[in-house]
Amino acid sequence: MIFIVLHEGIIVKALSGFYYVKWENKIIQCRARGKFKKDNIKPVVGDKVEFALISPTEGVIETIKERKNCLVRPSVANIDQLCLVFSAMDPIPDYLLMDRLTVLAGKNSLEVIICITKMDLIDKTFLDNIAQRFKDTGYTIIGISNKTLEGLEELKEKLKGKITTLSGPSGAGKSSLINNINPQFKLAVSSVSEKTKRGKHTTTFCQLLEVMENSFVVDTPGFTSLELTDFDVYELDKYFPEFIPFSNCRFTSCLHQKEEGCNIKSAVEKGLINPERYNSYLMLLEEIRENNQK
Ligand SMILES: Nc1nc2c(ncn2[C@@H]2O[C@H](COP(=O)(O)OP(=O)(O)OP(=O)(O)O)[C@@H](O)[C@H]2O)c(=O)[nH]1
Ligand SMILES: [Zn+2]
Repeated sequence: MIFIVLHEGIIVKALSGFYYVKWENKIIQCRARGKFKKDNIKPVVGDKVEFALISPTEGVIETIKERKNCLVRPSVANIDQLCLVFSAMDPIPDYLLMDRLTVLAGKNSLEVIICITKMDLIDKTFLDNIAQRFKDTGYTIIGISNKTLEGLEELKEKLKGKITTLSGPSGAGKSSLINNINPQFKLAVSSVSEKTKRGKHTTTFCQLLEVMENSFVVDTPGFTSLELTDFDVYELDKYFPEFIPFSNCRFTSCLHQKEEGCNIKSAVEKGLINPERYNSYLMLLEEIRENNQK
C-alpha cells in the first residue's frame, strides 16, 4: 500500500499550466491532477489546495477545498474583502463608481474598506464628508497618505490574515500603497499624466502578493467588468446596507422609486439616508433593468 502525504497550501500564481502554491514559506511549483480537467474544474489563484510533493520544489495538486467565492476576470477565489482605493484629488473620486464597486462587493459577500489616498493634499474635512456619505454602511473608511504614511498602520491591521482585492481608478495610488505596506514589492509608480499617455495596461495573469505574513493582496483590480449583470432588480437594496433598517415598505415589491408608502424614500426625505447614495441606487437600478431587458 502506498501512502501519499498531502500538504495544504494556497495557490498564489497560475501561469502556463503551472500552479505556484505557498506552503511553509516555500513556493512549490505544481501541476493539477488530470481528473480536474476531466471534471471541468480549473484551479484558480486563491484556491486552498492539498498537494503531494514529487520533489523538494515540485508537487501535484490532489484536491481543491470548497471555495468561499470566486471572481471572474480575473479568476480568483476565496477573497475576503474589497479595498477601494480612491484619491481625494488628482483624480477626484467618482462616487457612482465607488457605489457600483460596493454593490459588486456585496453581491460577492466581500467586506468593504474604503481608502482615500493623497490626504496630504487636502483638508481632513474631506474625509469626514466621505465618512458621512457612507454612514451606517458598516464599511471601514481610512484616510491615507502615501507621502506621510498617515493611515497606513490602520490599513495594515485590516489586511492581516485576509485575502484582499484592491480596486480603484488609475492613478489613485494602489501601487504606491502596496509598496508602502511592503517595500520589497517595488511596483512601478508613475505620474497620472504618464499613465493616461500610456493607456490602460492589459494584465494576462493575476497573482496574490503576500504583503505580510498570511495576508495577501491580489495584484490586479478585483473587478475588471463593472457591469451589473446577473442582478435582479429586487436584490439591489440589500447591497446598500444602510437602507436595510428602512426596507419594510408598504408593498413588499417596492423598488423605492415612486411607490406609495415607501419607507426608504421617506428616510431620504428625513435626512436619514444620504441622498447621493439613494441617487446611485436609482441609477444602478435603471441599469440593471436595462441589462435584464437585453
Ligand atoms: N501626494 C500624493 N501623491 C500620491 C499618493 N499616492 C500616490 N501618489 C502619486 O500618484 C501617482 C499615481 O500613483 P500609483 O501608485 O502609480 O497609482 P495606481 O493606482 O497604482 O495607478 P495604476 O497602476 O494606473 O492603477 C504617482 O505619481 C504617485 O506618486 C499620496 O498619498 N499623496
Ligand atoms: Zn420602498
